[in-house]
Amino acid sequence: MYNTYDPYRLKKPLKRTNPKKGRDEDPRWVEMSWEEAFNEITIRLARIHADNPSKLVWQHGQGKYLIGEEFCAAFTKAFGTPNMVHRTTACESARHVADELTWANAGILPDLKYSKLLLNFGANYHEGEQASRWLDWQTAMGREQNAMKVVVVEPRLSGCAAKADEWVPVRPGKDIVMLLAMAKVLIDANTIDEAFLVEFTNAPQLVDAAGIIAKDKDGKTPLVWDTVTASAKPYAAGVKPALKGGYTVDGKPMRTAFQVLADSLKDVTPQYAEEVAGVPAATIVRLAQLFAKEARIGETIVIDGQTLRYRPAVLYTFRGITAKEYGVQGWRTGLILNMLVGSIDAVGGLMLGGAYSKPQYFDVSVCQFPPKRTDLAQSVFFPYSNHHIAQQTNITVQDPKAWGLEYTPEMQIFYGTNRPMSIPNSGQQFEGLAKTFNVVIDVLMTETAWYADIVLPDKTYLESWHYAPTRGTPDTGHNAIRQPMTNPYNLEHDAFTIMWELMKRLNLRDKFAEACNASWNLKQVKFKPGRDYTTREGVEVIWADRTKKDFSVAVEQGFVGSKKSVKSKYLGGAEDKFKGPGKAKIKFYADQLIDTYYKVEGIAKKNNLAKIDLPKYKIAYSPLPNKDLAFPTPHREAKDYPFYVITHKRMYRNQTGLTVDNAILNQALGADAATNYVQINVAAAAQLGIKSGDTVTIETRVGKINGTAQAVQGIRPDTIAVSYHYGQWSKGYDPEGRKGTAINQVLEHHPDLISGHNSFNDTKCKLYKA
Ligand SMILES: Nc1nc2c(c(=O)[nH]1)N[C@H]1C(S)=C(S)[C@@H](COP(=O)(O)OP(=O)(O)OC[C@H]3O[C@@H](n4cnc5c(=O)[nH]c(N)nc54)[C@H](O)[C@@H]3O)O[C@H]1N2
Ligand SMILES: Nc1nc2c(c(=O)[nH]1)N[C@H]1C(S)=C(S)[C@@H](COP(=O)(O)OP(=O)(O)OC[C@H]3O[C@@H](n4cnc5c(=O)[nH]c(N)nc54)[C@H](O)[C@@H]3O)O[C@H]1N2
Ligand SMILES: [Mo]
Repeated sequence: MYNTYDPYRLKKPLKRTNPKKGRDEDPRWVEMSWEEAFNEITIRLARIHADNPSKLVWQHGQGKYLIGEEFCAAFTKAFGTPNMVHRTTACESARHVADELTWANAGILPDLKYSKLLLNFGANYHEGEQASRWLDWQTAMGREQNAMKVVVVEPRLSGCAAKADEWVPVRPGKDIVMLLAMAKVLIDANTIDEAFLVEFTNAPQLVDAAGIIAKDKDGKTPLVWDTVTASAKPYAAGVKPALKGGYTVDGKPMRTAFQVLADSLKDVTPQYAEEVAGVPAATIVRLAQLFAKEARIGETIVIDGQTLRYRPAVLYTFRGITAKEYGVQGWRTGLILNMLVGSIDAVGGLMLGGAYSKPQYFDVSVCQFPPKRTDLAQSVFFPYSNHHIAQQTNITVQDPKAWGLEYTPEMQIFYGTNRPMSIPNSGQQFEGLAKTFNVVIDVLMTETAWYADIVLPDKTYLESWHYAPTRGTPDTGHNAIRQPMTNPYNLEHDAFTIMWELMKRLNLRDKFAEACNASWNLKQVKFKPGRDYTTREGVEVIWADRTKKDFSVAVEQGFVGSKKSVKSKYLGGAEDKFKGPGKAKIKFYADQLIDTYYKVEGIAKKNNLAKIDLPKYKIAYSPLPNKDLAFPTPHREAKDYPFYVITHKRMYRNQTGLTVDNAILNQALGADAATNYVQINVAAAAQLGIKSGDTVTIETRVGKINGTAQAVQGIRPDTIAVSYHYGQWSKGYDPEGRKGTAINQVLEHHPDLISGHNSFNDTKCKLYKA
């Protein structure tokens, strides 16, 4: 609400008159009319369209949840550029990609309604609101109604850890080793769900000495060891696959994928994990045992007349183990733990949203080269970046040839994103931004807007129409709309009408309408050629097609929801797609990574790609997680930097920029909300002679930044934590918004080589009094 009435809002289109772009350069804005703005932008777009449409890059973030990514996709499609870039590699794409490589779709949620144990590895949903408070609520209900225990594993006493039964302060970036040691405890004690591993996953498939899964004569169907006939066979009816062991097949030694993992864990003992991850071996053993016990392996439960697998123990994360250089492997490890106790798509376990709906994720990556997109998505550099690469365009643009890009991006449109501020090593991002002609559609003069050539004011969610599906839960799906409540600044345009107007002026309007039909997947009610649409009319089309209900229902109720049946919730996913002979299998062993690695190697060698460091790819592209993945680049290289730096959300603020002007948050809630702090453990602070309130310098290999120290007990002594959302420097914000530290300015940038995800929690630093 405050954002709508924010006195610092953009109200008129603005044009830069100082061609020099920089943090300390005054853009010398002049107001322009909408007519002038559309005219100037159209002239430029028309030129690019005639020359090479790929030179236009569209970037969005928050915007996706306003008018919907489908419109952005349609705009870029109609224009003819492949370059539409969402923010997900700054957010949670590593977690998605781990899901995709493992069960061929993404979107997990824990079934807390029935869980008895939640092992939460750094999902921070009591501070960073998620799924419209659904997780908070489900956790509270689970505790009250099922006596669910909550254990939070993370370096900092987060809001979730504070409310948990137990907080386990793991050393940043070392979760993988702790998880592997837990896997070892489960495997050594044989407290695993063998039936699940055999029937649902590829753990029984036979792997040769080179790590390749043995195939039948057709060269495609994987082989398992059939215990009935004591021979290697495809998993067909009548075959009883062995989960464990080594076998000789055609004179070659083979082991099951499960055995390969078990053997690889020989040295990953709880004692070793204690050394690396800083969690006592006894705690690791106890948590593994608790996980197995609460999973009730083998039990079933009857709900609504359906007999269902009952595994009420779940291991969950959000960005905690995924916003990292080895983020995909981090969550792959978590998924494997859930597989070991069979808690996937079981009552009280980890719910997969739509298992195996995109089988292509099990394939070798296309490894495109030369890349067609400026963000290099799905190119040889980041083969499974299935969700775009938010940070890469501004890096590519600085030297396109070095990445094999055959054109130079000329213009970027940013819609509802303050991209460079949200990305590690933000200075590098701004250098890229200075090289293109930028149009920014936002509600505030963000730092991205400070580097714009033209700034267009948008309406907020209270001023416009949106078709806005809220996120589904394991039990429900929804269709919803937003409608305008107010328009205090009499704004004329929103993102939809801006797009529509530009498309019209470029003579692409009908193409746009057609592209909207495709991107929204409209079946019966569609956008028609030969006419214009207002934002409301656009929303009406989508609502009608999706819900088959009259628009009056949308206007009066705002939303229609549907409840999933017990059958579709528990038996429509993994049970349906993976269970039993003759079906695809959940990838306990991600063999597609091996083939993709060799493909990367071939292309890199053939083309002499200096940007590809093969030994690093070799570590990242392991079909099973291993202990090397607990040593991201800064942990190996920044030896003289004693502290780990981590970052997190706070309830008081939303992303960068958006809430920084909010006087209620900044003033009424007091000093704690008005700024962020450099949190340091009291013992470490005492040793350095640092007291709460002191100005301290964080020094990393990227640079130095100051902040205000806060000595607390709720953080590991080897770690400092600085929240996101503070330290804006654009002069277009309220001065209050400039308080605090924008930590991304000094974080090292080491994207995950599988997904392209940014690493937010791997940097090391020195800390001293300023
Ligand atoms: N250090 C650190 N960095 C982080 C994170 C962290 O925890 N720590 N979190 C990461 C995560 S999870 C994410 S998702 C990214 C987010 O990355 P950001 O790019 O910062 O955030 P977005 O949500 O993409 O965009 C927010 C922008 O949308 C604008 N906006 C808000 N409402 C409207 C509107 O109605 N119309 C328009 N046009 N614009 C609007 C805001 O003014 C703001 O500029 O940041 C990442 N960066
Ligand atoms: N108020 C508010 N709510 C938000 C947002 C917001 O900006 N403001 N943003 C929304 C968005 S876009 C997203 S993606 C979600 C993000 O939701 P979450 O992922 O739940 O929240 P973050 O704070 O980004 O998560 C990082 C957590 O991981 C911990 N952590 C850091 N390093 C490690 C590590 O090495 N191991 C482990 N185990 N934990 C570690 C951090 O201390 C922190 O608690 O939040 C959403 N909700
Ligand atoms: Mo996010």
